[in-house]
Amino acid sequence: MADYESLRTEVVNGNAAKVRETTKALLDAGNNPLSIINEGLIAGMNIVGPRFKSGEMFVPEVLMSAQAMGAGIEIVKVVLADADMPSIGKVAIGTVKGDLHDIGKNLVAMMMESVGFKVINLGIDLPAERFVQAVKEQDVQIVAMSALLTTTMLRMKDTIDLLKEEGLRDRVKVIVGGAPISQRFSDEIGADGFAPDAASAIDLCKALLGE
Ligand code: B12
Repeated sequence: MADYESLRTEVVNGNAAKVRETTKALLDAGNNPLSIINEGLIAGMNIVGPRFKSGEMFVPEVLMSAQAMGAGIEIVKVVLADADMPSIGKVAIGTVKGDLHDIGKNLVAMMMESVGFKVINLGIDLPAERFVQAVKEQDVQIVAMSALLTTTMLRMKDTIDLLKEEGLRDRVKVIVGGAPISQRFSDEIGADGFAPDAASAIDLCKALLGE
């Protein structure tokens, strides 16, 4: 029988086909789409995170779990779109120059989308100019930067400096994240906030936009 627990297990196992099947069954049975996301898909990833940290799971498995979660979210999104869920804010997210790590950044992007943010995923290895261009041309309210290396995290400040130079700093909120990032670092470079994981990133964005 399709239930949230089996959905969580299928996400942990990285079984995208099963996740699709169970997600559809839960929707057909009349479950709330957001509960399917929160109690099934994201909750599954929340099991994966600590297992990865403790060395019980490895990168390829984490990727498969993230893809399985994404497969479920794609299905739920269609229903959410039907319900005409309003966008609660527009976010441009990317990994800074010199840094190719994107698993965590993509997770943050996916989860933000799943709760109703419009997300422009700019990609990896991005110079400050790309973030600033998104602010200029796409009217984003939040710039979200990811870095996984102690060397590349320093590039985050370049974007903030360039936003200031171009007179755009007051127009957007800037948030930062990634394994080496801390609240202290965020304060030091003049960002508006830091979040240690995808779920807290959503809370942070909502708080910054006054939701
Ligand atoms: C996977 C991985 C890789 C993969 C990346 C694949 C990919 N597509 O991303 C590959 C093999 C390519 C790679 C390469 C390298 N890596 Co690497 N890599 C990792 C590893 C094992 C996991 C990272 C990961 O995906 N974690 C899982 C995700 C879910 O977690 P996360 O990224 O932290 O994201 C979460 C939060 O941080 C937060 N978050 C993330 N981004 C954002 C953004 C915002 C705005 C917010 C609010 C929150 C947020 O939310 C996420 C979800 O909860 C880490 C080790 C580790 N334990 O972190 C090393 C690690 C980051 N890598 C490291 C290194 C050294 C390298 C290389 C230099 C290795 C080399 N010699 O070639 C290269 C650099 C390549 C480059 N230029 O970027 C070091 C960094 C050391 C340091 N302190 O700087 C680490 C820590 C490994 C280690 N212990 O030495 N790597």
